[in-house]
Amino acid sequence: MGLLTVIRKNRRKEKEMRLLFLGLDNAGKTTILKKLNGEDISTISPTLGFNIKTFVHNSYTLNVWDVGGQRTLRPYWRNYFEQTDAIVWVVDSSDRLRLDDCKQELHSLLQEDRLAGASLLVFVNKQDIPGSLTQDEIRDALDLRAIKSHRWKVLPCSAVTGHNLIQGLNWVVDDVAHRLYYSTT
Ligand SMILES: Nc1nc2c(ncn2[C@@H]2O[C@H](COP(=O)(O)OP(=O)(O)OP(=O)(O)O)[C@@H](O)[C@H]2O)c(=O)[nH]1
Ligand SMILES: [Mg+2]
Repeated sequence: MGLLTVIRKNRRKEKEMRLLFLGLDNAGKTTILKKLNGEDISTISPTLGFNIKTFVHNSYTLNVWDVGGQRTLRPYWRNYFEQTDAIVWVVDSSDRLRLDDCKQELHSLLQEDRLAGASLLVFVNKQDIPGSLTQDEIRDALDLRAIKSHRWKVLPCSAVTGHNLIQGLNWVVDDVAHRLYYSTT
């Protein structure tokens, strides 16, 4: 039995997944996770290191890593890549000025060998802000259709209203589960 098979079997028993929340600072990563967890979202400060949250969703235990996105912290993202099943890339859809920065960071992230195979959900966050960019505008601005290396989905959402947060998590869990737990290899 190969090592990969052993790992797969163990993980199948535990039904665990590791999710990595990344994106530029101020995108709303921490707010999304707090909202999903039913916590107060009125007092959120920038993440200077990382937070880990564990919760059960659709009978899977999700270990979610939320890492600070400030420019000076981005070189540390690579410390969290190992064994990532899915990347949730959070975008502030009201931040037009940093779209190019956001695109560069995302595309360079996807070059990482250790993230090969991870599913990618792009959360177009802050849809409650009037005049924010739409899902299609973000898809084009980030050139998502050029991504061939990862299975991806883009979804508009709001951490404040909670719109689409559960739907996003459902997609991630389904996509990872099909790959990890239902594949016949
Ligand atoms: N209107 C609105 N504001 C939001 C939304 N999501 C987050 N915010 C606000 O955006 C700011 C940044 O949110 P954070 O959750 O700290 O962002 P982050 O991505 O974790 O940022 P770093 O930890 O610095 O990487 C906070 O003031 C939030 O209240 C949203 O969907 N709508
Ligand atoms: Mg944060």
